Parts: sequence; C-alpha cells; structure tokens
Amino acid sequence: MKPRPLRFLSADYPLEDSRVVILGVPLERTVTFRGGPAQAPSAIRYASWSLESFSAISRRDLSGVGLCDLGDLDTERSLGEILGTLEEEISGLVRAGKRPVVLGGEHTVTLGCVRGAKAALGKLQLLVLDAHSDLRDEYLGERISHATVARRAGEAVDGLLIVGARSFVGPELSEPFFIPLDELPRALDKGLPVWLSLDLDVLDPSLCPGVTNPEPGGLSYHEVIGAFRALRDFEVVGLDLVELAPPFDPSGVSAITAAKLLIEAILALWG
Ligand SMILES: [Mn+2]
Repeated sequence: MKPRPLRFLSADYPLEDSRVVILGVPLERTVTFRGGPAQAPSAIRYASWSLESFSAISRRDLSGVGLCDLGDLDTERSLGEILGTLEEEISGLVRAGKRPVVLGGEHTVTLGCVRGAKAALGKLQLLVLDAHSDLRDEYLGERISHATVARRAGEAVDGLLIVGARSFVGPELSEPFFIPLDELPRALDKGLPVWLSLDLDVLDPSLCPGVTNPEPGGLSYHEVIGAFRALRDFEVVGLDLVELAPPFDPSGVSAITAAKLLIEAILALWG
C-alpha cells in the first residue's frame, strides 16, 4: 500500500472527480498578537479524524460529497507571491466548477481567495463571520495584513457583509457592512455569488479559545451553523476558515470545533 499524506476526513476523491476541494494555506506573516495559524491546516486535518462524517443536522454524509484534499500551498515565499498563487489556484478551481475550501492560515488568505473567485466569475460578494472589523486601511505600515483584510477584500468584490463583529476602531461603526446574524438572508444580494470567510474568533472564546485574537462576547456554535443554513438559498462558491492558533489550544477542542464546522458547512452548502 502506498503511504498517503494526512488529509481531511472523507477527502478521498481525486481532483478530477471531486466537487469540493480542500487547500491548506499555512500563512503566518502579519500576525501581531499570538502566533500559530501556520499549524492550523495540519491540526484541523488531524482533528477531523476524531469526528463522524455524518451530520445529524443536515442528515447527510461527507463521504457522499466528492471531497478532495490538495494538501498545502508552499508558503516559503513572499506574501505577494503566496497571494498571487492562491488567487490562480482558486480561480482555476472555480472555473472548473469546483467549490474550494481553504484552510488558513491568517485571515490575509481571504484576499487571494476572493480575487481568484472574482476573476473566475466576474462578480462576487463576500460574507465575513468575524469578531473583528478588519477594516483598517493600513496597520503597522502594511496595507495587506490580517487587520486590513476586510478592507482590501471588500475592494476586490461587489459587496461586503460582516456578521459577528464586536471589536471596532471607533469611526468604522458607521460603515454599512455590519449586520446582525438574523438579517443575513435579507442583506445578501440574490444576484451575486458568495464567498464565505469564517474567522474562528467569531465564536465565543469559551467555545474556541485557540485563536490568534480572542474576543469575548461571541456567537454560539449553533448560531454559526445557522449562518451556514441561511446561505443555502444562495450560490456559495467557496469558503475559507482562518485564524486557528493550535499552540493556544491545549485541549485540542478548538481544532475539533474547526473541523466539525467545516463538515457542517460543506454539507449545509453543497451536501
Ligand atoms: Mn478576527
């Protein structure tokens, strides 16, 4: 038997036969508080094997989806090169009719994702689930950073909504992007494909402590699942899951939560 690298649960389809494609991007370049997201893709894959592939919520099984795991993008390059390669990868997958699922990595990966999806489709809206607004124009002298990613990604698409934010730079509060979870179905544009960016810190840190920048007062696990289910009436073309920091997750429960949320998201959106 040929040895096989670690892959996500049930991701045993070859690329050409797959519908949903997992790609790890262990990017950790502009992290400013506490580190670890480079370890996240492996931690999430490892944690996924502790879970069942069947969802009692969607009443479907991951093994029926057609899941492929491409492994990780090489991140030993400049930030610009990494984001450029990611953009090409996502664009190619979306053009081929696949649904990419990107495992970050720091939140900056979303920029490469939405640029790629927008290039493939010509139109796109971005939904971000995140404790932080990430709307700064620059942070510590950088225009491309985990703290500016919603601003930069928002500039690359035709619509931006942020759910779950509770950490703001004062003047941002008047920006039109912030909506409560229950307004999601009305606020999204039915005519635009959606990219979903799930920053794990949108969850309450009591549920998911292993993130780079924990922020009290977050969403519950079932509220996040509720957001996935609200998206079933829309054309969601891909998603990313970012900011898991395994070194701050000694119990391992945050990586398991991340893996379980991925299973539920994939089955709710494409099962
Ligand atoms: Mn965040």
